[in-house]
Amino acid sequence: MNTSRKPDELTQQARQDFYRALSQHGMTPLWEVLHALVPPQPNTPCRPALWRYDDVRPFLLQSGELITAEEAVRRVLILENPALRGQSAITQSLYAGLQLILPGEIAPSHRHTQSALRFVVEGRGAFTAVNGERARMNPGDFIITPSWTWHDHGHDGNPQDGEPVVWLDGLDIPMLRFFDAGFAQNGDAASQRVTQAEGTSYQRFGANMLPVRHEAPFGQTSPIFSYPYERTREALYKLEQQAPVDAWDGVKLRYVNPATGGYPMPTMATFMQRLPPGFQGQPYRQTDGAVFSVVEGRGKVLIEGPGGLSEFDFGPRDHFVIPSWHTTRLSSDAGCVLFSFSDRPVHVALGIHKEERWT
Ligand code: GTQ
Repeated sequence: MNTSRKPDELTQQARQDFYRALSQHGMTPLWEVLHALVPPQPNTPCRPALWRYDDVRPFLLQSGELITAEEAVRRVLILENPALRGQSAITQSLYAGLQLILPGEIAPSHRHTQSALRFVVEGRGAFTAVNGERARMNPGDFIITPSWTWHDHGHDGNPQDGEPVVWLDGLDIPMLRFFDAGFAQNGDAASQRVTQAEGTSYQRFGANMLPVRHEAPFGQTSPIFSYPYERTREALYKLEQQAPVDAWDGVKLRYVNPATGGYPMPTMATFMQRLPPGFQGQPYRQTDGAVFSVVEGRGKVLIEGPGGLSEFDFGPRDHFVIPSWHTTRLSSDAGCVLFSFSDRPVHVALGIHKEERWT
């Protein structure tokens, strides 16, 4: 049959009747949807978006007046992709939110199969506890809650003069929802018992050494659950001075599971990058959609996709999302530092990760 010819009216009518009859039996014709099912290239419904911290912060503080961390369990404002409203998703596979904890508060212990990362945005005095060990949360620290580990958050500062602490939560919630593989439990006590001194995991696994006979305490997830900013920052700033700067990324490093060399979590990759002063990044695109948290400095990002061109000027503590296969250019006049996370480990595990970089 010549497929380029438009079917006559009789044929069209017959087909519509056929589709209706099929539908009654739980079937639908592939040929009507084939082009959308196997698109020539990724065609995400997600849109680029920016959340300015100056806009977000007053709402976070207001949430602190309306509900306690304990009552909320997790007092979080979810960053929803404008094209995915109501789905608690920042990309099709990733969840992001900003969590607030005030001096004297606790966010009670629970565990779930969803993996979580915390990236500290502002304030000092909070801690998170994972499997009996606490980690201090300081701005710029990257902290992991491995799948199915008990975790609670707290702030032992003084309610009179302590600082509100805000961090970015990144979770694989939409992915686990997609696989219908989510389980969760609440703990018996609000705060779990401390069984291991602060920093123990880091000393054991974070000194470029490993215990001689170790079993991975968190399975496929990194045995280090806190990566302090101090170390990350020093590496980036020294590399900026000492080594060639990448024309697309500036100076960009990925966080690593020191026991495997792999990503810190099975579902999420994390990165930190420094754009030197005057950096004008070349265009790139990749299949893993990424969420950014601005740590220091200011810059600009151009993001181009099916919805057109977006241009965002960003500053400290702003957050933005670059959807899959959107052409991206980063630049900075005065220099900046950017944290980001994406679902890259899943793309890599499935053999479907793709990246293009051009000049
Ligand atoms: O801190 O455990 O933003 O379970 C969403 C779900 C944070 C958490 C979120 C969670 C958490």
